[in-house]
Amino acid sequence: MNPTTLDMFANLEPEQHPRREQMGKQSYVLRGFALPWLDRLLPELEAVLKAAPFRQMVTPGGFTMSAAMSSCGTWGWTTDRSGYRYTRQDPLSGEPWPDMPEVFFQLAQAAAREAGFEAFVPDSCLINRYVPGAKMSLHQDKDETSYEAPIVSVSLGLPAMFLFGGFERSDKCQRVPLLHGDIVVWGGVDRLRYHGVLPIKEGQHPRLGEQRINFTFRTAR
Ligand code: MD6
Ligand code: FE
Repeated sequence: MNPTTLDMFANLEPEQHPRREQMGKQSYVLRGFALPWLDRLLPELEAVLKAAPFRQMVTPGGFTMSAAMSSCGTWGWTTDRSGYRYTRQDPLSGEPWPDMPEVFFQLAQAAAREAGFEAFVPDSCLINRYVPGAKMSLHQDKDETSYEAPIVSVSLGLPAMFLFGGFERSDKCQRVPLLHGDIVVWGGVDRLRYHGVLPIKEGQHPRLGEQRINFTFRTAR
């Protein structure tokens, strides 16, 4: 089924959207937004991961990140002892990152539009894999050349507790539970807010098993 035919809320103002929760001035959770896309998303994910498998990366400080990562699109986000950056090639294979599947791009653009960001053109999709116990420490997304574009973040599989903070690391965080199919979109004045993910709890997801998968779409350049 065409996902757009499922959007019966298309004519509502954003703040009236029944499945849309506002976290900040320009940041939202779109509940279940990715669900109608899953049957097309998952086979493409599998193909991307065949070409660029998950791997655990090391931070500049020498810590191994607990979430395993891969990427697709023109630019892939990587980290090692020499720093965080976007690269055109997968350092593991030396080959360009796999192309961003069209359905990934379309979903990211549809979600951005739903949150008030027209014409989002992601050139990077970071793919995170969390097993129980894996987490993401508080951070800002600031390796992109410009902060004009929003970020679209898709959650699949096991639930996560997302921390949504302020502009200083020490600011108080909102705790936002993210479930299979939820999409977080933020940008504009909220673009540089601190955020993170608490350790994933043990569990089995009926479709994805013992893991949480997150796609983070960005315009890197
Ligand atoms: C995650 N997400 O949800 C990690 N960054 O697994 C992020 O770090 C993130 O969800 C920027 C915007 C949205 C996000
Ligand atoms: Fe982030």
